[in-house]
Amino acid sequence: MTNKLIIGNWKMNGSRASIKALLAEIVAAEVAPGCEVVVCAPSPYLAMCAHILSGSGVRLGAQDLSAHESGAYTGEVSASMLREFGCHYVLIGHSERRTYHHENDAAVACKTVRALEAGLIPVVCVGETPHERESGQTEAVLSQQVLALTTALSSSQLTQIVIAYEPVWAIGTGHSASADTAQQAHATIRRYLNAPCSILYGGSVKPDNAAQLLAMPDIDGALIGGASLNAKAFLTIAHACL
Ligand code: G2H
Repeated sequence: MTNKLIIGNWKMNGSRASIKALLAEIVAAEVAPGCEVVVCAPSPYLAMCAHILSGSGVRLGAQDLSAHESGAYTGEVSASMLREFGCHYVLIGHSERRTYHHENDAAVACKTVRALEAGLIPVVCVGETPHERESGQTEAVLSQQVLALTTALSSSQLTQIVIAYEPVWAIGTGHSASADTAQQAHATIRRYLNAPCSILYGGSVKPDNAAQLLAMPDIDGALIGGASLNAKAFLTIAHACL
């Protein structure tokens, strides 16, 4: 767990041209030793990204996958398809999927198992809403989200997942959790997980707050949305691992 993991989540942004330009800058930059850099691209661009990234130290991830292995599930993309097209990582249970696509903890756990079976590293997102934090339910929510994973996964599977703590109130708002608040939540998640997983922080990570967040003992990396669409900002965050 010495390596820091820096993952860009492009969400539903970009075009063939803008992604080529962004990746050209990321690939040309030197990846800091002790830091693994991953980009999670929209599905239609995965094959193109895999081609551009081949031979570089930058890994590819997807933003979601199907809970099913294969079959009559129109519009879905399976774990094995993602693996075949060069993905090493997949985001699961991002709050935008939980909110807009009604993904619950059981679905998230099921997708996590599918990812592991296909040899993907699942990056499972957890985090409380503003209302849950204000009403003092943060620990209860996090423990519930983690319990769904510890129940569905074997102890050896648990050691292969990555968790991303993304407080919903910090996502895309420009207002990151403070380093102390994030550290406290990460320590809580680690206690409930009781497995040696990397735990990333996500939610308005920017070049000017990354170093402080990444210096915390239980923060093993970052999941970056908006700032990952700008190569300079993303690489500055990656260098904050040093
Ligand atoms: C949280 C994060 C990336 P942003 O969604 O997953 O996005 O950095 O824009 O808050």
